[in-house]
Amino acid sequence: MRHFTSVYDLPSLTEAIKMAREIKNNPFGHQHLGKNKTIVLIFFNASLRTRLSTQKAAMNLGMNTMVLNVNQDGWRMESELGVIMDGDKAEHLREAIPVIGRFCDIIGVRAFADLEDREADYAEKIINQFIQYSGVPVVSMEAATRHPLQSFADHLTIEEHKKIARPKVVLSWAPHPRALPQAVPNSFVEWMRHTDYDLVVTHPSGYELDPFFMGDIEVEYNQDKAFEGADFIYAKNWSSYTKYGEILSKDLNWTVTAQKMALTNKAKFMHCLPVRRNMIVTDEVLDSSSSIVVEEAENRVYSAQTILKLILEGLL
Ligand code: SN0
Repeated sequence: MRHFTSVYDLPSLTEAIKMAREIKNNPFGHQHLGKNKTIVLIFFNASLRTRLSTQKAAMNLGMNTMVLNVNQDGWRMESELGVIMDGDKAEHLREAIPVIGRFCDIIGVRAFADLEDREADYAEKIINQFIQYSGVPVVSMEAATRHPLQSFADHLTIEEHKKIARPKVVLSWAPHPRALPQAVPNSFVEWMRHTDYDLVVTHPSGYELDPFFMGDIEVEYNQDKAFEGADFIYAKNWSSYTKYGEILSKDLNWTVTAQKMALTNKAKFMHCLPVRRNMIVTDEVLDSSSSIVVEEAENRVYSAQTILKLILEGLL
């Protein structure tokens, strides 16, 4: 049985993109594939696009969907093994996961990093327990260190909008009031390294990502320089990996503005959403025709549907 937690789980990225484009052209072409199949979507954290797009993808394939917001609707869950459960957590994941597995054919899980213990987050303790104990295929809907369905949709969006074979794609850190995980940038860099795009990463000093995800990608610490000649600007905030979970800067000089976009090659602006207006990016850029954030969000349906289809067909 195969699970989907990163780009490495796809048999062929080229084929996956091709399949996503076919699904986008004909979303109901496999509407009987999921007959009498059920997906359970488990959310330990908030969601808008992931929840709705994954449900929509499952419904397009004729699947039944059930959604559980753990910690709100369900029992509070213990995830550590070997603890005396004398606190407010009534149920252990060790039972909950196999029980959920008996009710469905695929499980989608969202479990963000808690940004307190880097080793625990980067060990992917929650999603790995689902993989170990559920008995069914597991799809990451953003785990502690990656958000692969988002990266897949991002890749599809760039393929649709690129004007040259090898576009310059810039991942730019931008300021945010809260500490956010590194999952989206980790996953974006890892996924982009599987394409032949020209990828540039720019961020203030101290925001270096885990070298495991960065591979041989160099950081350009000068944001203006990074933006020169860019075809796509992908903005995202993340908290520090080295000073784990800390906010080292809220410098609004890193906000994506129209002046900065003018340095680019008429770049398209991308963001995974939700986006903090006038922190990450100005209203002017977000409301301009260069922003493709809504198209990018729509593509979440087709990336999820491709993954679910591959799992239902036993091809993942
Ligand atoms: C999440 C993140 O990983 O950055 C999910 C992105 C798809 N983003 C947030 O939690 C944003 C919350 C905020 O307060 O803006």
